[in-house]
Amino acid sequence: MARCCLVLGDQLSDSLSSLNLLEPEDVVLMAEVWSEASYVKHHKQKITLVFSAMRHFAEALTRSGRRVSYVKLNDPANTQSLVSEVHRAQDKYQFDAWYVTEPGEWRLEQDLESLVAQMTVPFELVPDDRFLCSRKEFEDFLNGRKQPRMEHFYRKIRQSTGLLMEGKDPVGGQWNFDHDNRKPLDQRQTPRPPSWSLDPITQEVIELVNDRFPDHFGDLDADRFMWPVTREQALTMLDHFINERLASFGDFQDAMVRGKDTLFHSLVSTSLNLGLLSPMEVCRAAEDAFQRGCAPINAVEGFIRQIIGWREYVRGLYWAYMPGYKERNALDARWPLPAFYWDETKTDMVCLSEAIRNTRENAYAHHIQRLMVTGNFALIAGCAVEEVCDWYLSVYADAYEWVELPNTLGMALFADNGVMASKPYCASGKYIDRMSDYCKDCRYNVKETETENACPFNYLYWDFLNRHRDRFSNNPRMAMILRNLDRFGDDKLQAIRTRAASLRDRVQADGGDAAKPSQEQLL
Ligand code: FAD
Ligand code: DLZ
Ligand code: SF4
Repeated sequence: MARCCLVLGDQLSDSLSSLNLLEPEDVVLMAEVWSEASYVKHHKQKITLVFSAMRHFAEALTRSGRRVSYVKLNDPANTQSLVSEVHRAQDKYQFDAWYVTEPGEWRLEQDLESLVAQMTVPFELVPDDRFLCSRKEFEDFLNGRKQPRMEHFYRKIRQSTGLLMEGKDPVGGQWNFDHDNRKPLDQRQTPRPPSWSLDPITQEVIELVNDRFPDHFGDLDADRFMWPVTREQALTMLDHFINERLASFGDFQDAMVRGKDTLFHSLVSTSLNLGLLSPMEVCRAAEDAFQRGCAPINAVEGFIRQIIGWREYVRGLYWAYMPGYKERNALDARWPLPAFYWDETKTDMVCLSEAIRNTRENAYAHHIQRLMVTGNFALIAGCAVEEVCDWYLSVYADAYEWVELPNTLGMALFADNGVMASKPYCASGKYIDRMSDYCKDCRYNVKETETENACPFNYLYWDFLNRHRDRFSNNPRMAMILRNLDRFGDDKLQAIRTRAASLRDRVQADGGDAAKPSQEQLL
């Protein structure tokens, strides 16, 4: 008698733990369902990516001799939730047992755990071994540490994997080369991401998504869809990164340039998160480029740290702190998310409109756009934590709650009160001006703080520090900046608060801060 394995949309790995348990006569169930596609209104490109990658994976499994039952979104029999699709398959085929690799999100794990209780045959959740650190190992790392920091965790993983290690010492004599990685971009050309012609599967999914999810955010054009939907395409993206981008990745990791949407970033997060690439193969490819003399240590170390450090660290924190983590709002941030997060034409702030345009067009923004532009604005303006988190989960092609939530709630919004970051990532326009070419084209003046045309990041930044002065006063990393704030006279502080309040009022009333066209412009 046969058993069945439920494979979720982000479990597209040949080596998946649950697939490894199957015998040739067993069945794989995959289902495109409305509940997963709409629990937040995902960007159209994200739904396309997941459905197309699922269909390609199912085809590859079938070609390799597996028995696959694949339910398309528009199948009339589809009950549109994963739990009810399991029940439907069980009623029809009477499997002896079920397996599923643990899902990446807490809410779905809850659903599947209730399903275990409802089933009359065994239904087993198998640990997901596609990470370098298991949930249990991360809990052990946390135990007994007052302030678990990513850097400590990262060194442990460097040692356990041997990546960039010479015996017990880090290659290059340092664990971290971040101080070399903060250059603004010069005039150099940046590479175009690789492209491939869309096959009929992706074309069909694009039509389906445009038809069924017309009110979801984001552009979806067949000519611009760039995300790998197969392992082969994911490997092409990785090769392109290693050969064309990695050498400059470190130097320009924090740079932002108008119209250059991906700079030297790797674009591998979607493939890693779907399971088309494994973290270790990506890191080994980068390490190999270093050993061949094709990329400098600051680039390779910086890149590997993002994957074996940050990526694993946020996943560990997510599982260790959920479900309470999602409720945290340490700074009591409740201002509604401005409407311009959904429509960049509603803001005149070039930095924000660029990050949001990139997000709309590509379901992508690079890390510094996410952290220091959209994230920083939400932090210093005091935007409602839950709404901001939902925005990030909706709009990026690589977004799953296990990675999105700690990055947004913890890193960008400091709503976990310092679990993830030792100080808030708040910055004035000066930082954006240093790292980008945005400010020279902006209606606002980045050198000014209180005037009518002052850069909103400047007055919101000081207003934020002033509002949270007491909370931050016992954080030694904030001492210097609070001393600067203390030097402001009452008049200056009042002017800053008035500017911040009036921007909030304007955005609230209009959905944005964009200047209204004059009568002459309208005519
Ligand atoms: P690169 O810049 O080339 O980095 C290489 C890889 O390192 C990435 O592919 C990713 O796998 C990993 N990585 C880098 N930084 C992080 C990080 N902070 N956390 C986890 N992995 C990291 N990443 C997601 O994968 N999904 C998300 O939903 C997501 N939401 C984010 C929300 C906010 C507010 C912030 C500040 C960051 C978020 N990130 C998220 C992390 C990071 O911005 C993206 O991984 C990265 O921009 C993806 O582009 P890339 O593949 O070109 O990355
Ligand atoms: C993201 C996503 C989407 C859009 N659709 C599906 C789907 O129809 N079927 C499915 O099995 N998985 C989908 N996924 C991925 C799941 O949401 C993902 O497995 C959980 O969020 C856990 O990470
Ligand atoms: Fe952004 Fe301010 Fe620079 Fe304008 S001036 S691009 S709002 S940082």
